[in-house]
Amino acid sequence: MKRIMVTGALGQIGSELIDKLRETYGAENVLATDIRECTTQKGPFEVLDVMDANRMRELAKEFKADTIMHMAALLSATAEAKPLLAWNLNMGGLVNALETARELNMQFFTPSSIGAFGPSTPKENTPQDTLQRPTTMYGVNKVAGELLCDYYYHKFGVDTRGVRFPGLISYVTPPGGGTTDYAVDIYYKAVEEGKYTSFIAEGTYMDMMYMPDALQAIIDLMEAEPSKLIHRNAFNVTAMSFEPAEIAASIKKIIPTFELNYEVDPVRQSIADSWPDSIDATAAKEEWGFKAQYDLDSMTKEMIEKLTDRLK
Ligand code: AKB
Repeated sequence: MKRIMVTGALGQIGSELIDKLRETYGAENVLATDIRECTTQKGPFEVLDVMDANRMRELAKEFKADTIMHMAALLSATAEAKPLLAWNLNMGGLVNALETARELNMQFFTPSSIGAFGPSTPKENTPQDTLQRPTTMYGVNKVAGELLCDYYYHKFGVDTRGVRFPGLISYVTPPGGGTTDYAVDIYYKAVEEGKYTSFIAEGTYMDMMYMPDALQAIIDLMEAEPSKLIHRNAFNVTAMSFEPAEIAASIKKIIPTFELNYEVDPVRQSIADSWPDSIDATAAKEEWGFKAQYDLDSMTKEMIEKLTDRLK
């Protein structure tokens, strides 16, 4: 049975990932850590600032963890607002987590992102291996992170694995500071107010995925037979690509009076414009059987049902 330590466990992905890991591997085998205190955990929890390399290593050692899932990071819009902080935290935290994995011989996962691509990357059906010259600090962090994870694999034999996540949509923990966050906010506002003002312009396509598919992808990749992996850091994964009017049309099938307006945020719009419209996940499908269960309409149905139960 795996013994997994998760950083950033109270974040958008981390908070659902720890529940899924605890269901899969047993609550006692998953150590959740975060910079914030939490008193409502259903398993082991420790406060950890990922910049504190010694504490990270000591916690992993005490817990006898054999896997680290490093989720703590600043997202694209926050990183653009605070570039130096993003460099220090995103890269510093990653190096500490990789060093912990190297010293303790642990398997390693960290997410990359569609943000690892830039304006010179082919926009449609973006290949697994292609030009990566991002123009955002987040993108610079993600490309550097992918290379560093590959370096730790080749140089030190650390079993590093990663995916390039698209925008992730969930009704559990809201994201913060991302460019794709509009595609989560829209569901909350649809249920609460019946209307939404999008900070992303009409016609802007980005890849997206429903959180249950993202969590399953992490588990499937980490369980994959290593000899099958030609790529490691990081695999393109996606479930759908849409623009704001298309998500609004999907919502209108359930809430016919829903209204969408636009008030574009130039910073987040320029980040979105630098990212692909749709990426190609063939390598992930072929090398470890990646498959998404949800499309736009099935995700919309579940998001609206769950948020209606919670918010009304
Ligand atoms: C963001 O918008 O910053 C993230 C991402 C796509 O990596 N959701």
